[in-house]
Amino acid sequence: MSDTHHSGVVALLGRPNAGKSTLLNRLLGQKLAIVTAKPQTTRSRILGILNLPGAQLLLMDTPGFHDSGKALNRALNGIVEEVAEDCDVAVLLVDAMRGLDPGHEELRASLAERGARVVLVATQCDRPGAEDGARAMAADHAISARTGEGVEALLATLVAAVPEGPPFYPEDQLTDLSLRFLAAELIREAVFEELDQEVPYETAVEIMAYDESDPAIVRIRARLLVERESQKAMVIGAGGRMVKRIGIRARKGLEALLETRVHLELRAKAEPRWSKKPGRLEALGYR
Ligand SMILES: Nc1nc2c(ncn2[C@@H]2O[C@H](COP(=O)(O)OP(=O)(O)OP(=O)(O)O)[C@@H](O)[C@H]2O)c(=O)[nH]1
Ligand SMILES: [Mg+2]
Repeated sequence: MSDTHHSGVVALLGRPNAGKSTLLNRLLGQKLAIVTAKPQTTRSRILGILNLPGAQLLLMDTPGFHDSGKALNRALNGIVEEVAEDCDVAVLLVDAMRGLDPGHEELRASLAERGARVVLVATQCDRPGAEDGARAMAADHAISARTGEGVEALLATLVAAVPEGPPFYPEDQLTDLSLRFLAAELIREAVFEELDQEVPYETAVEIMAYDESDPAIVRIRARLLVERESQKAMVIGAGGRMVKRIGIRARKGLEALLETRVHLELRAKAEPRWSKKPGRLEALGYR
């Protein structure tokens, strides 16, 4: 076939909770990125490879960008900048109910300066009143990643916007992330869902052992790293009930991802200042 092939990097950028990870999963037609109702869930660049007839889109989900100066947040903003610099197309996702803010305008201007194509997308348009918000910001697309409304039209725009080129990855490859890392993410998602306030934000997941030698069951041993002993007590819960709940929830996600039975052993550990050590952030995959 002599038809031209298109391929390129599509960055999904936006504030925390805009719906970037939900859109990634919707575009891929399967769950790759973790999603929670809490802001600042994503801590790294999550590549999802979408193969279509005649096109390969390298969809880069990113952490929500924000203005606070904590070490972890600075590291996360660094990831956003890197992805924004390297993309062919930048999708700027803005919650239709919240609208554009000065941070969005700044990012948009720097993307335009670099010559990246920017697609402005109003998200969560299934919510009542969102349509007015989408109109007020003059969005290129109004979507709901939850219902899928508007996503096909957005996809057509993205395919048309990436340059001509051969596929970068084999067509059966979904991501460049390891199963180990995806497992840690699913455990982190369970922590976000089970615990409130600051604990999920100060928890990291470290996979200590990942044994797939038995085809019938994958055995995973992981640590829940927190900053303080008091947080460790909350993660464990009275009589170990909380860590048990986290484990049950995470195991369901892991079994769906790996399509096998999973044995999961979780331990909590206090490691003061883990989130303030650049080397540690990198080792944990948040960089
Ligand atoms: N009603 C509605 N809710 C949505 C939609 N998309 C995402 N959400 C919800 O919004 C919350 C945040 O979604 P995420 O996809 O995790 O948002 P994100 O932009 O990846 O957030 P961070 O990773 O924290 O930056 C979750 O509770 C989602 O279920 C949507 O189209 N409609
Ligand atoms: Mg996310």
